[in-house]
Amino acid sequence: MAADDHAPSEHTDEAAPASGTAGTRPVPGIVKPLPAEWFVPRDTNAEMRWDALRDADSGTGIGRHVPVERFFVRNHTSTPLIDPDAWRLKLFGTGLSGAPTADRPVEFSLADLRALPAAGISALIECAGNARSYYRSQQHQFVPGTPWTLGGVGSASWRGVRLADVLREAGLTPDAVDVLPTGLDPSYVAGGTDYGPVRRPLPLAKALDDVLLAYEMNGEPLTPDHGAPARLVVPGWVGIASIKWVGTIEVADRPLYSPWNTDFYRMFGPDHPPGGGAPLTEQVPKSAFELAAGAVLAAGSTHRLHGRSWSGVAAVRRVEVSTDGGRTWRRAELRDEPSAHNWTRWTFDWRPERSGPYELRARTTDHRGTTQPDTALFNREGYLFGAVVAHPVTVV
Ligand SMILES: Nc1nc2c(c(=O)[nH]1)N[C@H]1C(S)=C(S)[C@@H](COP(=O)(O)O)O[C@H]1N2
Ligand SMILES: [Mo]
Repeated sequence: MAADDHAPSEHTDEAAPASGTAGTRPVPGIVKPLPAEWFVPRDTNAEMRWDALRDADSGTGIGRHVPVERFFVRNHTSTPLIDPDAWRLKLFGTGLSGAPTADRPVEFSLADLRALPAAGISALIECAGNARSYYRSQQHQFVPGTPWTLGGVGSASWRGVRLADVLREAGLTPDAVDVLPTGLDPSYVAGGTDYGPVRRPLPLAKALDDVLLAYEMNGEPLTPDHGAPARLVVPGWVGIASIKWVGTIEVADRPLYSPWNTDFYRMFGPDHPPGGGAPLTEQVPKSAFELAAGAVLAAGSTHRLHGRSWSGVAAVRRVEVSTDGGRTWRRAELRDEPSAHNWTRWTFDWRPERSGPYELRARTTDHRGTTQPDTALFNREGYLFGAVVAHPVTVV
């Protein structure tokens, strides 16, 4: 299939049930309420509003983790409702001893998983397409797909079992190289092609390193929209790796493929190898203000600006803010102990004297020494926009 034949990867052409009547869910495939003060509906997805990380009345920030009810949702199709008691995780393939087949898999119930040693991590989930809309608004490059601003990301504490433990329990052999988790959500259909259920191969090395098969988010059982009864959490990697509603996991002694590591979630375009770059893995550094675009601030008083910065696999080292369109930069004050898989909250005090329009910018440098650039590398699908984002505000 020519890479151009498919519809944009973060977009679905699937017909959503007709809506428009008062009280209809803004995104029919999402179960939880999506109040307009917390979310922007985008196709089958719900983007978190960054200004919702500050309580409107008290100005108090919410903690490092995003409450489940405010967490962004990225669905290729729609949230399935799965009976946790009837659910079984099924593992099969040539990388397990005895090479069990798909119709005679090794099975785990939720109770079986809960009986294995529990593990927890605090980690971000971030869509590869997060911030995509800035390719167009800042770089004048048209890219198809869901036009996220910066709200396709969230942080939570996750609890479950290490995928490594599940794989070993299932009889992992030394020949295994790839695992392929598949979701129980409906098949993804776009541009007239049925791609089957959402599934993306994961190299065994990552699977054994730090991947969690999570059944809890922020101390509660997973909710339907975020993968109940169990999902993967793949720290530092693009969100598509963190398959929700996992039903089966194939374990193979040879490389595995699906549209999600061949057609989608790779870089295509003039700056990339012919036929596309390697399947996307690590996320890139980003920064965001906990402020609405176009926020209005009073002249002549000091404002404490709040924001968060993060970088896929390295801790934040420093954050700088510019209030003059990027000419001068000052350090922001870090408010969290930086950690590799989470964001770091920061503050910056600003006293604008003149009224008028301003552009705020924040940029981070991570512990590998990577600083957010002024422009992001174009790729046809608009993945991994890590450039500094201009945030307009008005001072009155
Ligand atoms: N089964 C399944 N898993 C999935 C998806 C999906 O559509 N189906 N979307 C992926 C993508 S692209 C992202 S960014 C994350 C989003 O997780 P969240 O909805 O919990 O925020 O889930 C990933 N896991
Ligand atoms: Mo995503």
